[in-house]
Parts: sequence; C-alpha cells; structure tokens
Amino acid sequence: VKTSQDINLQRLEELQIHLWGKTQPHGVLFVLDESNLKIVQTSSNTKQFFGITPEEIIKLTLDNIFDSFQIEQLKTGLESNNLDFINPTKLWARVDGDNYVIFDGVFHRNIEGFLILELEPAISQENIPFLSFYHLAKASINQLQSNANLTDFCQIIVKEVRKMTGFDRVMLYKFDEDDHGEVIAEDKLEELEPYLGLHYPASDIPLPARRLFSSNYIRLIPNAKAEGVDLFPKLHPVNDTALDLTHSILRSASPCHLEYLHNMGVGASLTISLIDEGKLWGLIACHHLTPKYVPYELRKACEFLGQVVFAEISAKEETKDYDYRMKLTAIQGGLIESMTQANTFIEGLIKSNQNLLDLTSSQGVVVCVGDEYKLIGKTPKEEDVKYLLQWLKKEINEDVFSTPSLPNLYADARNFKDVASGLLAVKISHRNYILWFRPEVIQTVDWGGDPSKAYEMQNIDGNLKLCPRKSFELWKETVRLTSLSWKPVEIKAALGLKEAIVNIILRQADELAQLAH
Ligand code: BLA
Repeated sequence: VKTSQDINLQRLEELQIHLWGKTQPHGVLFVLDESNLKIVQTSSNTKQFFGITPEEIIKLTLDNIFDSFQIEQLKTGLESNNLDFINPTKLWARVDGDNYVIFDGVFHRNIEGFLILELEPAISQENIPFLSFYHLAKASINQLQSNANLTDFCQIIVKEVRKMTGFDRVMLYKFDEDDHGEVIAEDKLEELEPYLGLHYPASDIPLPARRLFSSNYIRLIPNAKAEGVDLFPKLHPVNDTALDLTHSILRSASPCHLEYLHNMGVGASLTISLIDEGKLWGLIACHHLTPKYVPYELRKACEFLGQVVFAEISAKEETKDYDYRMKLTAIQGGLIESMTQANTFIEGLIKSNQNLLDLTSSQGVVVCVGDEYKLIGKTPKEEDVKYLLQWLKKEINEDVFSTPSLPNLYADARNFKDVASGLLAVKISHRNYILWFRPEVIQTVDWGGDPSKAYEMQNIDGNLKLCPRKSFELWKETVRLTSLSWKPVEIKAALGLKEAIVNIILRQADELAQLAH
C-alpha cells in the first residue's frame, strides 16, 4: 500500500524536467536542419535579439542572420563529429543595417539527433577575469602542496570560486549515502546568515535533477525571477514531440525549483557538479541575492575547476582511508599471530582482546562459540546477548551485518542502548559469531528547515501541485538510539578476520585428521 508520502516522492522522481519546452530569456535557442542550417524551431524571444519575429525566423537559415564567412567555417567544423572543435563560437549577427552584435554560440546534438544552437550575447572581454582563473589554479596547487586536509581544501575552493565569479555566497554541498546533503564549506558576504553545517533533505534535489547533473556539469540561472520562454512552434515540426533539452544550457529551470530559490531569497544561481566515478558526489552551489550573469567561458573555467578540484578531493579521501586501512591491517596481523600461537582460535582472540576491539574501533565485543559467550569490554549482559543472537540468526542471512541503530530494528536493544546502539556482527559458522558493539552517541543534526515538511501539496486551480517549503529556518533534530556509523573499511576488516579464522579452523582440522591417521 502506498502512502501519500510515497506517491508524492514518486511524483518527484517522475518529473520530466528535460521536456518542459521552455528556455531562459537571456539567450536564444535554434533547432536546425543540419543539411542546410535552416532554422526549424526557435525560442520565441528572437525579436528582442535580432529584430525578427519567430514566425519569420523559421523561414531563414543561419547565414541569413550571421556573417556568412563564419557560417561556411562552421559547416566545415560540423562535418567532424566532435562539436568540441567549434564550441564555443563567436558569431556576429547583423542588426539594423551595419551594426553587429556578437554572440557566444554553443552547439549540441540532442538525443533525437537534432542539431541545436544556443546563443548568448557575448560580454566584452575586459569584464572576464581570466587572470583570476590563473590565480585560482595556482592558488589551489599551492594549497595542495601545503597538504591542507579535506575540510581546509574545500574551504579554499569555495573562497577561490567566489573570488573568480563574484557570487554573494558559494557553498560546497556533499551528498550522503541516503542522498540528503550537507554544506561542508562556505564563503559568503559577511552579513548573510551562514548555511555551513546545515543538512538538506534528498527531495530538495529530486532524482531527475541529479540525473541531469551527471551529464551536464554546470547550470546557470542568471535570473530566478525571469519567466521562461516558449519554443516556436511548441512541438518539433518534423516528429511532433517535445524537444529534449537534457544538454541545453538555456533550459528553463522547473517552476518548483524557481520557487525554492525565491523562498530562499536567491536571485541567481550557478551550480557545478562534482562527479566521482560517474556518480554525483556533490555540488558547488553559488547564490547571488540579485540577478547575475556569468559568461560562457568563465562557466567553462568553473566546470574545469570542478573536475580538477574533485580529482584532488577524491585523492584526499582515499589517502585518509588508506592510512586507516593500513592500521587495521596491522591489527588484524596481530590477531592472526595470536590465534595461530594459541591452542584454539578463541583463546587467541581473547588473549589479544585490545586488538579485537581496535579492529573495528568498538568498545565491546562478544565471541560466541556454541552456547558459550566471551564478553570483552562494554557489552550487553550474557542473557541479552543470547536473545539478540537468536534474533540475528532468525532475521539476518548475511555473513556480515551492521547497523548504527540496533534499537530501531530490535526493540529489546533499547534496554542496553548505552553499550549497544551500534552492532557489527560476523558469522563464522552456524555456531560461531563475533559481535562488536558501540554505545549510543546522541547527535544533533542541523537542517535548513524541518525535513519532515520539506515540501507540500497545494491545490492550485483544482490541480494538486508540489511546492517547496517556505521556511529554511534552522531546525535542530536530535538523533538518539544511534552510534557512530560503521565505516566500510571497518566492516571489511571484520570480514577479513572471519576469513582468517575459517582458514585457521580448517588447518587445525586438517592437522587433527593427520594425527588421527
Ligand atoms: C534543483 N535543487 C536543485 C538544485 C539545487 C537544489 C542545488 C540544482 C540547481 C540548478 O539546477 O541550478 C537544492 N540548492 C539546493 C540546496 C541548497 C541549495 C539543498 O543552495 C542548499 C544550500 N525542489 C524542492 C521540491 C521540488 C524541487 C519540493 O524542494 C519538487 C518539485 C525540485 N530542485 C527541484 C527541481 C530541480 C531542483 C525540479 C531541477 C531544476 C531544473 O534544472 O529544472
């Protein structure tokens, strides 16, 4: 049975944001017939840029509008399949007789194979702070050499991106495993309230939006209040479908997101994807209180920076993991040595009890061999462990199981939450288990608005519509019955120990068998 919450979430996941058929008004979009560069569909704001109505412009080809020498060159460029050779192109449009207006032109072929040209009026070169890009790259590299840790490094990045683009607020937003996110670095105008450390629910950036970010690395909304512009004709004249704007730079943002920005008091935004192995790891999110345009080339520089910077972030995360992994491997070595020297593996484990706790950074561990329990450190009482193990055998099939909030799965655990809110269990065999425990750590999570009211349904003219929340006021959530979370390296270390034990048991069985012969 679906709850209304599920249905609402499903709506979020089915949003067709790439098919809305509206563009932002600061530029012009043309759909072209690639054989002769005839304009077959256009954004309906052409009059303002070229003095030509959309009805007239779809009778023209590109060389009717732009310098024909440039168009000849473009045709050659288009013959090669790699559009990177011609993107971006400066195009000169003749308006009012002898006057020229210069545009930045960007081509792409959409999923249906149509050629699309998007044009934005070029900003005079002096206003583009190319130099600051050089400084940014240089500063970042210097900082890297100075071995800044991940947090400091992210802080440097937002500061430099802000210097380079001039946005009022620049944040580094990192997704968690459950797709909610946290602002982990921020640089801003002093008078703005900080968002640093705030969490935002997954539904703020629905799946379709995240999907678009994984193929389109940078998004500019220069004016969050501007009305989107319809295409003319509305549907593509050849195949009668809504134009797929997945890769468009002018695509108008979803009304819901524009309302979100409005509720947050944002006038313009620039968003840069940070991708790790094809997966969206986080975003650099820039806000401006008032409308703000960023030239295409500077956006590209930001995109490039996002990639360079991210490579560095992910290298730093790996190194951090690497050091810890090495430490755990050494502890595992100690345990194995102790087990091979002892008569039975249990004896060996118990003798090396500090190692056994340190292997997973736990405060308590129980080695269960048949009906016998060896309790080390802070653990539930033997009786409680017995019932817990029964539950585990019944409910969990995996060889390794972990949870930071056992009381939420197994209600009796509330009675011993102080020692065992977190459980990491490894099955050695049907009779033998090792259970590691972690105590409850009461944490507060700061949310940018109450996450249980992240969005609401509003009845607008008889239609139910999803709307973002109005308030982004700090909302403190107290998380109880939860331990610090188990890291993947810790879970791997526990599994590694299981394998070592199985090997030792097999070898000892082998030796016994030989003795018997
Ligand atoms: C998009 N939501 C986004 C984006 C961000 C956020 C960064 C991408 C921005 C872009 O396309 O330029 C969310 N922005 C944030 C967060 C912070 C921030 C969390 O600055 C924190 C500081 N959003 C809702 C609801 C809906 C919704 C209820 O809250 C549902 C309809 C939709 N968000 C939504 C959509 C997009 C989006 C549809 C994609 C916009 C688009 O590209 O069309």
